[in-house]
Amino acid sequence: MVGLGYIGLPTSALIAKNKIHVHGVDVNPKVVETINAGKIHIVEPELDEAVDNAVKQGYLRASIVPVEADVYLIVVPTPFKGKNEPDISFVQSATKTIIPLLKKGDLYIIESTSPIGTTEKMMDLIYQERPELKGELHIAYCPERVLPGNVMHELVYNDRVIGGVNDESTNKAVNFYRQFIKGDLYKTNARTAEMCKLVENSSRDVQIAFANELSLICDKAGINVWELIELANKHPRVNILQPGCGVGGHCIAVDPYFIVADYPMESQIIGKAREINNYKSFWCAEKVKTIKLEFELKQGRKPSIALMGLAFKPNIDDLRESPAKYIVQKVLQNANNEEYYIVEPNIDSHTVFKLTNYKEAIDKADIIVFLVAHKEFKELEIPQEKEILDFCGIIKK
Ligand code: SAJ
Repeated sequence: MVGLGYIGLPTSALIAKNKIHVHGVDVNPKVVETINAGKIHIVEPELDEAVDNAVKQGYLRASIVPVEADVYLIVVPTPFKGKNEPDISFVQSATKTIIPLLKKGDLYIIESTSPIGTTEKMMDLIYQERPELKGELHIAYCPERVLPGNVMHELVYNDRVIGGVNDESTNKAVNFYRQFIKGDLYKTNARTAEMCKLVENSSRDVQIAFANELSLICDKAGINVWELIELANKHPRVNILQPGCGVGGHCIAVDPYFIVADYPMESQIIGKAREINNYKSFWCAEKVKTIKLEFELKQGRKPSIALMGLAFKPNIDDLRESPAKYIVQKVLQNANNEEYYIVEPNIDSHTVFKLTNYKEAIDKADIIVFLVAHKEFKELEIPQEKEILDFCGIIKK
């Protein structure tokens, strides 16, 4: 398993649980050391126990260099370079490290989210360096679909799409996954499997953009968007998602660019959805600016403001690529002697932001800005006199 992050480590633990020996590889010596001690470096429910058991029972160990195996999984990040251009250099360098170890009959699988054609590119790279193996390896792409926070369950029960560079590769990969996955395994080719991953997240991004666009229209039209969506969804064939303060995380806000970068002319809706969802965060920050000026004009004093939530979605402690965090940063950049209470009930402290308990913040603030629909916020009794900006449907009516 090359790459021991959010997907590679849980997958390693799951395979090891099925009594298959897994050798994990990661470029970060600290990660390797942590895992070999039966501990974990990421936050995911039930993962700590799974890794601890796998290491104790001798089915999982890690190192910074790969060792010879029968199956190689590439599960490394695919970030961006320049302006939203996918960067497959990690997939490439991970592949290069295992090329010298490959032997006839081995199975090579990429799980990393990748632009269309990456699996074929890696196949060419492998056969360039090892021409004697041409046609003797099995090469496939199999994306993951797990939801952060529910990874250990979804890894086992989600259906998977598996696409080989030829039928033999697809079948070999399906047989491999069948050993530890209970969901259905669907066969296709590598390009379709690559695109399938990108399309799943783009589809969700487009649907959220629709909800966010509605929220902007409703704000101008004086309509409660939450009520509107609830009513529209009573139609048997309508299912509108929820607007929010933008789209975050490392998947949905990222993967659509993998399509747009390669097919800019064709991906009009996909590209526009990204713009709308990014704009929504900017719009929220502007709204905070406006309400704070209005308060000052009306009351003749500076308001105190509670900014409720920093995580990228409800009920998690993950702040990476979080629109709420972006909004808080933007609001603080515009600060002009107002008092701010920053709240994130899922973390104890933050290196940049001074955090306040959510009840105390509600109590003290004149203006309350709901950024993330955490469950704690939904149970709050909010005094009548408070001004509220609800970007995530806490108050709804
Ligand atoms: N969001 C809304 N409105 C909604 C739903 C979500 O604004 O109605 C926002 C969230 O607040 C968050 C963002 O969208 O900022 C993404 O959250 P999410 O829960 O939709 O998804 P992720 O990023 O945690 O995980 C997604 C999942 N993909 C899909 O649901 C299609 C997951 O299954 C993938 O495995 C994961 O991306 C990934 O790794 O690609």
